[in-house]
Amino acid sequence: MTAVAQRAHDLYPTRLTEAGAPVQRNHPTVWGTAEGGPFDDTALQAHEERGFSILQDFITAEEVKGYRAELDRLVNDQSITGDERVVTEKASGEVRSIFEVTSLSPMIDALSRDPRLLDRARQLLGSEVYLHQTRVNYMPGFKGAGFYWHSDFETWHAEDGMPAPRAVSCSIALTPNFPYNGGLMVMPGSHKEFIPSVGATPDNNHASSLKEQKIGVPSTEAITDMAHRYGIEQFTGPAGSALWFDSNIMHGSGNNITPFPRSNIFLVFNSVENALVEPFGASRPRPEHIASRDFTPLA
Ligand code: 6CS
Ligand code: FE
Repeated sequence: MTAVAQRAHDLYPTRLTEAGAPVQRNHPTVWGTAEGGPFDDTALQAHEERGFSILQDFITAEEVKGYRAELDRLVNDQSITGDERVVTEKASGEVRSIFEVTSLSPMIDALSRDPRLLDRARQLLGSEVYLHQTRVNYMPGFKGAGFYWHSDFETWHAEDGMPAPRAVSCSIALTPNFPYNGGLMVMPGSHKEFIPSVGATPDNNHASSLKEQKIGVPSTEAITDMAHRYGIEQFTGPAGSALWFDSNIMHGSGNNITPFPRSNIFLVFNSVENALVEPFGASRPRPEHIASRDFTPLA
């Protein structure tokens, strides 16, 4: 594993050899304005402060049914078994996620270009956007393993070469998000601090990190401090709701031991002005099905 020298203009150094202090975010959260909507001024201010927005009834019950059927089709599509885009659960081997899902599902590709998504992503990021990453998550009942606390941007900066936290994720619930079936938890306002992690990135880290992330996660001291300062809120709500959250917000989810699966469509929009460069904390970039390098503006 080659040591990776920190680059001079790296505003968010991470994967350090010893603990580093939190770095204050020196980038906006909301880059656009309320002019023209769809988010109004109040909504944008709340998003700027909290780092996330929950929209109920983002898609209709009819659409939820359609995407649920699409996810069932995908997970039973023998032709993608063993495909590198399919990530299985560590313990049970069940499908946990399918990446680059817009290339496997014209239906989800169309959703990513729907004005309800594109207009919001462009407004939050203040520019044209492209898809950095797409995935569908299955979080099966009984055996769905959660995701430990992390900042997505920490990984996307270190391993994908994303320069600034000018990306936003949209998670659309296809099953009800109860407090008890592995619902996503966020720390409101935590996106304003960048928590460097300790530990160099192993080669080919994504082979294990997408099942269980060990490298790049904050220390328990940092999590404890942030949980006390920011608190924890949970994304609960009926199928069809959407959670828009900043790339750097601290979030995680618990295991799902209930019979109720938690599946969602997860689309990450990045600003075309924040295109990926060389990784800031890894010896080489992750594969394109995890971090796209096609920066063509989405239309
Ligand atoms: O490494 C990644 O890109 C993925 N890992 C997690 C836990 N969340 C963001 C992203 O999908
Ligand atoms: Fe994440």
